[in-house]
Amino acid sequence: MAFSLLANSFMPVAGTKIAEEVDTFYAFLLWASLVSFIILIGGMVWFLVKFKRTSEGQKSAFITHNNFAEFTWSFIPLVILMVIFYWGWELFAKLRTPPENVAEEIHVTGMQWAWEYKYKNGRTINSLSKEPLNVPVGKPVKIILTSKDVIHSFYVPAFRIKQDAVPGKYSEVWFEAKNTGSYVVFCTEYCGTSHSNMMIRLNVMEQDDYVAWYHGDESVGTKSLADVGKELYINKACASCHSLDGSRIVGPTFKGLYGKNREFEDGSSAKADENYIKESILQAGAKIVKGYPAAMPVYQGQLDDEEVSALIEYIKSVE
Ligand code: HEC
Ligand SMILES: [Cu+2]
Repeated sequence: MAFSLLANSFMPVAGTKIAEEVDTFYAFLLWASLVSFIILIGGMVWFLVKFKRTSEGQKSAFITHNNFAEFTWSFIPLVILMVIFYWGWELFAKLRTPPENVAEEIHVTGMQWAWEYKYKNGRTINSLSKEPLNVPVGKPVKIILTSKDVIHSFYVPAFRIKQDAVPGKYSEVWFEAKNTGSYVVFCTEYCGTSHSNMMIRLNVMEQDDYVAWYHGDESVGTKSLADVGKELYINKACASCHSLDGSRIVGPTFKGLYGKNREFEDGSSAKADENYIKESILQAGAKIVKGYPAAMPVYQGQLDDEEVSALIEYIKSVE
């Protein structure tokens, strides 16, 4: 839109379609505020001058109130505020909700003072190596964030996304980059002396190049997170209570669990996302699935963060 032109020249490049929409919204806010400011302050100054009391006495009529004027100056701002609310709400939902067809999921872990990126196939990179976070262009990418120590925050100005990485919890952001290129990622939560080391590069690659890079480097021979999870599923005895084929053993099956709506003995319910699965594994008693006994052992202290992530990825892969 035309009004976005001037306002947007103050913004960093917009690397995603949603970033452009955010900017248009921002421009609307800026222009709406500017117009309101001019009408309000301009009107005030104009009245000050026009109705200035002189030696001849008061120049205006004596008016105590005017229903029509009062209604109008309340109603018009109400409409504008509702527009701002609705528009902002819609954009926020878009920014927060990854689409169904997420092409790439990358686990990104913050730590003092680096980021670690772990890809689905097990490829793990620490940002201290100065390697960028590689992603493909034109595909929805989901970043699953967590932290090993204190709160960090993953901020990509060009994509207008920012999300805290909190220890002991998963959070997520997603984006679909429009163009290839290199973008800056900042940690925006002051996390100690070398906080500034957490500035990294996000490298948006051509899809073919990305695939080649992703599958290249066979020498590493890393196992994927889900593979590690599969071994844990057997070694930690999950298999004795959870089936993969939909049948009931002691506990519910893992088949299709991820994303499913769960109902609990206390009548509450929740969606089986990463945080729910994590809680189910570590603190089995916290939520008891309806129709099942509270028979699951507590794994808190027996599984480290990596192992929990691996189990989650494995459960997600059982469809
Ligand atoms: C002794 C049997 C037993 C073992 C071993 C066991 N679980 Fe469970 N698990 C259960 C039962 C029973 C439930 C349902 C009651 C509840 O919610 O606590 C459950 C619930 C769950 C849920 C929530 C499932 C849902 O449908 O919402 C997850 C996830 C889970 N377990 C993961 C694991 C993992 C991972 C392991 C291995 C590290 C494991 N369990 C080991 C018995 C077990
Ligand atoms: Cu940090």
